[in-house]
Amino acid sequence: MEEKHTWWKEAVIYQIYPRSFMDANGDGIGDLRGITQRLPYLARLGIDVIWLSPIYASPNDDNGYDISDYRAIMRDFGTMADFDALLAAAHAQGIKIVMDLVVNHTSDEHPWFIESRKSRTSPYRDYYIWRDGKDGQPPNNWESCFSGSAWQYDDSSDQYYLHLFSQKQADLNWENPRVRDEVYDLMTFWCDKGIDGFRMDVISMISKDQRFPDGPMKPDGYGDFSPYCISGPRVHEFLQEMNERVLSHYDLLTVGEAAGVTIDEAKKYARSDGRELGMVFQFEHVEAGNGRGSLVEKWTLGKPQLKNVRAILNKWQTELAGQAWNSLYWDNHDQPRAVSTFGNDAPEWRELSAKMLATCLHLMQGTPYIYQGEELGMTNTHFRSLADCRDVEELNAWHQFVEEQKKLSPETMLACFDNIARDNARTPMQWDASANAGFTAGTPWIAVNPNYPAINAAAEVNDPDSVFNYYRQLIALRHTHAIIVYGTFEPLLTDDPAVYAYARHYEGQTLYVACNWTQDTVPCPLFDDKAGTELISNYKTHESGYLQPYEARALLV
Ligand code: TEU
Ligand code: CA
Repeated sequence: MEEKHTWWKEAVIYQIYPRSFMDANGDGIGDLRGITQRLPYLARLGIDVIWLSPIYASPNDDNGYDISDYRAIMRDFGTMADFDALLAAAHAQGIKIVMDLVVNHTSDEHPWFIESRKSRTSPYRDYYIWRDGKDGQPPNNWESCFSGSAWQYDDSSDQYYLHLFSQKQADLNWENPRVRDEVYDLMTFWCDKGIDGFRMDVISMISKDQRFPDGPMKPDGYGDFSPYCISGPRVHEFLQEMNERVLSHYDLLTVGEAAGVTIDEAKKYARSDGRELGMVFQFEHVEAGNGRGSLVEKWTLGKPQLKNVRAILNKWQTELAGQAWNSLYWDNHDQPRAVSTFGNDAPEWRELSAKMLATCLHLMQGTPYIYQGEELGMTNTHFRSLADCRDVEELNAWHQFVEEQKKLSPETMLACFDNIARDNARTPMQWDASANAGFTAGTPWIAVNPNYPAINAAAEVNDPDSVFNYYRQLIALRHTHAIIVYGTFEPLLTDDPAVYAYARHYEGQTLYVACNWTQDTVPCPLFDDKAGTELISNYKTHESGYLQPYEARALLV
């Protein structure tokens, strides 16, 4: 079936994690004025849309994913005037801005929660999820995503509140129509400012099974909330209401972050009739290297294998076709760096493998996301001790698995952090070879990756063979070849141990793509009998019948 054409299917999105992007005032923390200063860099890269990780007022327990005022800007990041200036400057350069909407939970410092916690009879009590304990224990066995029970006891009212993430991220009660009204109002506030869309944080978890049953036990000693919170009973009803009340009144890009979502569910969230969201952001392929049953299994030294990643991505490509739209990403602020995870960050292979991964992903069907620094081939960093870590997930996991349960030694946990900690993605953007990578004139809130003198934007922007200019080329190709946006997807060579290959078909043309995921030269007959135009490759010359180490090629026939 022919895909319906929309601007957000044709766009390339660039995700900014404001805290780590550019510090304009020297306090060590990235800010809105810093982003505005760097817009020309993004315009040069050629992206269409910026997704801003949260910039609202927040005590920063989870770097802005814990919001205390949805209508104010985080003090560290600037003022509302700075935001208005950023939005205007972006629009003037043809770049749209999508906001992060975090409404599964608020900060415990949000006025709603402060009121809610005051007493059982507070008019705001029902904005959150309060329950009695069971025999001095939490209401059920659910484990928080950030370690420990998902319930926090509150002395003054002798009840527990639910927090699927940190204790400072209290889950909103979406069963309460007043909560939903509040959310729709704040969304309207931002839409009326002229923003271009929303990325919706853990939107798959807003509806909870109201029986609150115990979940299946995990090896950590807690229960799994997923069967009762992921794509819960009323989630589609809520999203359709949100769509009717807000989304349908504007021309927005909407993407639902949907950890744990199945293909069948994804087809409902991103239904092509537009009654819910534009697309979902799923996690299966980025979790292909992790144990997925429990938190402790997340902390692994494992790497994803081509075989699994390919099977997962091909499944999403083929099964959503014509029914729902894909998001394409390797990197974001919750993942270790893609080149270190799926590619090879050794100096001799880093650029080749970064370009190979970019080719592999950007020529699929869906809207591609680039996470800041990915376009430079930025890599994972090294954590020498817990003092190098900032992320609440890492700090809590250390406490639970190293200190309390002694399931992992400190050395092993640090090695796991090097492999998959979220802070790998949160080291400052590497702008140039000057102190602190040109990110700040002060002391950065998290250490700069020591490899910045070799890997930075200044070195790459003018080098035609850089990773940056390769991404630039891929983005430009998407803008000029409708086959890349709308072509159907056909998996090829699905049993090949080294090569990820596929074809795209559109209006009588075929685009063949083949990517060698290994550092060996490997047989690949795909191009031998074909003549056409090479759209892109990370090698200048090819060997017939073979792909060279990490070689990627795309041929339009
Ligand atoms: O993430 C939700 C989520 O389910 C995961 O990405 C989770 O953070 C990860 O598995 C932990 O390793 C979103 C945001 O992207 C993340 O930054 C926030 O911490 C989280 O929600 C809570 O708001
Ligand atoms: Ca700053």
